[in-house]
Amino acid sequence: MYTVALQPTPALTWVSVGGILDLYVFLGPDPQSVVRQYLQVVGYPMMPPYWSLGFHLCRWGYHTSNETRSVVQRMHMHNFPLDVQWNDLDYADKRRVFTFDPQRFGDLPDMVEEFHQRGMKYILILDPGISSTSPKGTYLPYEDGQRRGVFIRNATGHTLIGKVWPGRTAFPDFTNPETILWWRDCIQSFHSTVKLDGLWIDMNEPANFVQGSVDGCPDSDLEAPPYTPKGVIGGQLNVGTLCMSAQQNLSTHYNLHNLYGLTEASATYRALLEVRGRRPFVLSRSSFPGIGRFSGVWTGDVRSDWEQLRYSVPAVLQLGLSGMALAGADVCGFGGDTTEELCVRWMQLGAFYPFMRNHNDRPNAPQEPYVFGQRAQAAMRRALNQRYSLLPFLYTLFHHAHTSADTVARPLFLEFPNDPNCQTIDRQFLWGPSLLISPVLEPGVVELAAYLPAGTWYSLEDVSIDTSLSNHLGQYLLLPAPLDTINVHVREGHVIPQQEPALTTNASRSNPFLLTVALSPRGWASGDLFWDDGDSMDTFHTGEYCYVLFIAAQVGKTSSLMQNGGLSRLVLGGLRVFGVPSRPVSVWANGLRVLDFTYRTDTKVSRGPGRI
Ligand code: MIG
Repeated sequence: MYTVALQPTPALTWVSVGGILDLYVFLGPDPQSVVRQYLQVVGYPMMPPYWSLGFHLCRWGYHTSNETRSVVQRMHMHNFPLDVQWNDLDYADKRRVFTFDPQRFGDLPDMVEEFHQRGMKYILILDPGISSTSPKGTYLPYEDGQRRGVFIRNATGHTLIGKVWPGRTAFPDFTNPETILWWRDCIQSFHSTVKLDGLWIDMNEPANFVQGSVDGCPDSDLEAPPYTPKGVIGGQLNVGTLCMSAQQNLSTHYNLHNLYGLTEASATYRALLEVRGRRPFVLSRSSFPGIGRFSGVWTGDVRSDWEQLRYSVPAVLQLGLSGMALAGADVCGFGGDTTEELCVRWMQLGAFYPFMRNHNDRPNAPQEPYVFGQRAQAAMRRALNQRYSLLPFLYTLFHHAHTSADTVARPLFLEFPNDPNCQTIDRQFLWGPSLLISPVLEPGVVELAAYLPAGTWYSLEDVSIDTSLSNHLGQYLLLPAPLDTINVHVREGHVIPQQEPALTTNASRSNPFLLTVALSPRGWASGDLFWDDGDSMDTFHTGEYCYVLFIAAQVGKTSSLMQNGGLSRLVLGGLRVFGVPSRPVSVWANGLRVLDFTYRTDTKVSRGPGRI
């Protein structure tokens, strides 16, 4: 913990409470190189399973398995894509992890099986606090954990007991190798009944409802160091968490506190890999440099208001710059009741978070897409379909993040470091180098001033009249943004791989591909696609993937298959080209003349068969 003060001259003052500090200076010189250099130290982002890029739906307060089932049914009945259904603490028996309530969730294993039948996935929450007060012989995670010595100890060497949702709890010490095995065993035994597909690790700061422990903490400099930054209550570091003098395998909790979430994420990733044998999915609330290797991160308990919608943009971008590529905020807001308009705008923005989950707090009005009016539902459906149609592109960006330390959701200054206007823009962002997202972040707005960096940008939706916006220097332009629209622009010179959307990625993945080609003024564009089974480990290393380069030039459009990992043939079902100056005389594909193509003189879009 520290305070950083920026000086007027190029200097900064760094005041730390003490402890272990490793200082690195990354010289760049450009921002993208700084990110790469940093990620070379902390680790590149993990490759997420394909399904985890679909839409996730959660709330605290799906009280029963039947209520959870009906959410899924209604989503699909109303034609909303949904890949992953979640449960919060509601599922657990007396809120104890690795159990499920025999009454309200007695048929949880069947429910999960039904979701799998639909081609969906299932995730539930795990808190680190392990109940220490269950009657003897009834709660193995605690008893086995005690036997194996996996819990954090207080300064006198006894298991430290705090209080969290299940009441009194002990806290696993994930810096102890035995804890990692015990955690795996707990997950394995639970998974033998409940075939969960991923884990949500919450409260892992670690949070504690009492200060330090139920017995307080010793008087020591570790608990209350001589210097603490403003805002540390009573100068005590243990408020809302464990005693700093508590003992972990590697060191004191004082030295390891900030690493709790990281070590838990790493243990959970490893356990999921061993138990499921497929690419793990973990979502963590606490984060630390390097956690992106194991886990996605969400921004915690955001309120359902416009300010928090707006700040979620820089929050998600900052996580991305720190190697947490799979990041998102709770769509429609967590705290307080959302409104229809806010939720529509949040679903639109959320459709472009790398990780998209709608999640809600217990007491609040529901915010599943189907609870709103027809117009709002149509707008949300459109946003979800837009996301699903772009998933092949998003997945390819994750491949580059995973293998070359690229960023997925990208601030404009990273892509246009020499454009001074881009330095402060935090209301818009890019997907990779080529897709510009300009969300509405205020109520009652139907147009917005968006910055278009130099070049030609084409509206992805191809809806209105002249959608090609050409500018030499970069400028703010007023764009129409009615309630059903989020502005997304494709940058000249790029090819975006897409696919017809479906209600799950399981279904959409076998739809034909579609290519959107945005020609540069010289009639040139390129792009790529990384494709594998979406779920196996290390496909890039084993070679079980396809990698296709798309190149559009004056002579025509070609694709080169750079790597064919023996996957079944990928089918191209449609193509549209932005920036074709005049109506083509004829269109040919693979040596055959294509008769059903269209050309629009207003948008200069030429479209082959297939729709997006
Ligand atoms: O003390 O599990 O941020 O997403 O719904 C609250 C209940 C604990 C905090 C998480 C939130 C989750 C909630 N949890």
